[in-house]
Amino acid sequence: MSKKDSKNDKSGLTRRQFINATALAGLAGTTGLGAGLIPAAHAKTKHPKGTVGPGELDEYYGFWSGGHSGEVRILGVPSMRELMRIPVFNIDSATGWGITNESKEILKGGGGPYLNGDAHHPHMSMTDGRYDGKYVFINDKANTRVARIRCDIMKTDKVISIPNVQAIHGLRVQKVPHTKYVFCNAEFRIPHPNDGRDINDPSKYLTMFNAIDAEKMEVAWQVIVDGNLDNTDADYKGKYACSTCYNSEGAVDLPGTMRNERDWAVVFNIPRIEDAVKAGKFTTLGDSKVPIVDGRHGSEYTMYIPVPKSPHGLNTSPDGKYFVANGKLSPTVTIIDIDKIDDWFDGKLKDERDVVVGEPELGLGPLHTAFDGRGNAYTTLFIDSQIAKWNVADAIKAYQGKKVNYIRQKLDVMYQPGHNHTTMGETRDADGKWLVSLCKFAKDRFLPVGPLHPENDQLIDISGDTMKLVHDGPTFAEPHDCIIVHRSKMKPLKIWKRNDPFYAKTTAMAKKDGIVLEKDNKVVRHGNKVHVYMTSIAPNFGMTDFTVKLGDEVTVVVTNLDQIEDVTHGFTMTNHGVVMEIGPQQTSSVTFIADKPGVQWFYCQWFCHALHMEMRGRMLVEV
Ligand code: RUQ
Ligand code: CUA
Repeated sequence: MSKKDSKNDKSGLTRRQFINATALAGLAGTTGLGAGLIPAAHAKTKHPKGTVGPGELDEYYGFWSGGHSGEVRILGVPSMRELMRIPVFNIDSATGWGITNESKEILKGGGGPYLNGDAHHPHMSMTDGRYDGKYVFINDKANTRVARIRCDIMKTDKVISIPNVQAIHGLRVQKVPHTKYVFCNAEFRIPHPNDGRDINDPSKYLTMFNAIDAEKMEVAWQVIVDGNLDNTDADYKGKYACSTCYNSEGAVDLPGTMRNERDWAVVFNIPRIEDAVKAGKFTTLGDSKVPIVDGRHGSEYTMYIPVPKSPHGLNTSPDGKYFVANGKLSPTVTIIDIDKIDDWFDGKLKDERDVVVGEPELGLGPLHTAFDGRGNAYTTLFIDSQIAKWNVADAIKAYQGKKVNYIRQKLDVMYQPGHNHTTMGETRDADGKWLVSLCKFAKDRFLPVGPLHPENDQLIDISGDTMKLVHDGPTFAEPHDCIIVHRSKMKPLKIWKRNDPFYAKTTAMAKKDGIVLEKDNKVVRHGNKVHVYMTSIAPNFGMTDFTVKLGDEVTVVVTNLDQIEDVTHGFTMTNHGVVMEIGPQQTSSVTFIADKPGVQWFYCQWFCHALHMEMRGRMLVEV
């Protein structure tokens, strides 16, 4: 510990003494010492760039998708230390996500029950093109869902399933004036109705673009399109979203989807779609009430810009001027001038290709592009295993026939990068400090761990004229995408609020039972349904025994009365598959059948105290 942070300004205690004091307070059963007394360690020690010393805090929060592990991970950037995992579409043994009543209620919104998810694209809500620290949204390709994470508690608070479509892939938020909508692409085309009648007629298949009301978490409207939708992004005017679209051929086999030299970037005209919905110019499908407009070729809602070839990523430049579509099967990216899209919709331009102002050739397999806010773009080249740094203005000049070299540098990455992301790069605040390359293959970069390898997230310093690789970070299956948010945007809570809506339903149940959660330790029986209410304060549960009858449906509600930051308890009922996390001042509940007679021990699984092992009790099951 450096001299500077060895003293706590307020109490005169060293951090170590302070932490010991909180442990002792727990031992004595008092909670006199509140949160926030531990000073953040901002030691100004000099380290090589990209390293963050022990006890030092990162400058950025990185939100990483967890791919087919279904979760979201928080990394510190630039240290690349994993700080937290947020279970979203997965079932989680540590926190009881998918097991507790609160999480089951949230997951119910997404249909199911599903035990898996495939989380690709985490994106934070914005106001005026800047992160607002409120929510992170993420798609589930596997089960056609979208989830919302509350950034104050870093928990998923909504999951919805998207009707009428299959496989939600690309997802981004409306940037301006604020995130009213979350835009997401349904990827796979299916017949409508999908009741078995048109399975052998791909010409009847279709898919849709979707806008979700971000506050209500309901689908606001859907747009039928031609082709398969891939990735998407929004502009900085609040007017357009643009999605890449492969398989303009409408094929169902691989060679078929690659026939055309060009597919499309599809632009969605948001005000026109909203007007149509308001005017009642829409249809619905089946049981769903979601308004659907037809945005296939020739509609007034969309524009199909031909771009080469099976384009993948779609990224808006932080100056708000351009959409960039990444060519995937073409070595090019296509630069689309957003102001010219206005002209096309106004009828001033006839040819959709007239909005294209650049098509630089970068290398093999361009997938995604990130920006530094200084006019440069960074495109992942999957096949070449490189990042190409290029200058947008120069690429536009070259398209006009001028002799300029727009490539600034190509950096080898290890290996085969998919997404990349710059610090604050999808916002007006792109600051050009760090670039992360999410490499799909690690190959020889780490100790061998069996046939299944980790992936490799590489940190690249882009603050100077040349990119410098500074860190390799192994990751488990399979972050697709990340965002990197300056810590000044984030205000996470350290202790739960007693009236948090996260457990409002449980609070309401307790109220009906005449229970005061903060003090009562009681069993309330309704026929064969038993509600067991208890408090917890390190190292004790408020009740060390409770009695039920064999076959009862038991709901255990635990309220953690500890007010000390970082003192989380758990509740695990042995041999019942029951586990939950109870953070300081949180209430959690879980329901199960008492199907085993006799003595069933429960215990706290979250290390909370010197007497953590002793924090346990008995469920006595009478026959
Ligand atoms: S995609 S490797 Cu699911 Cu974001 Cu591009
Ligand atoms: Cu409470 Cu461990």
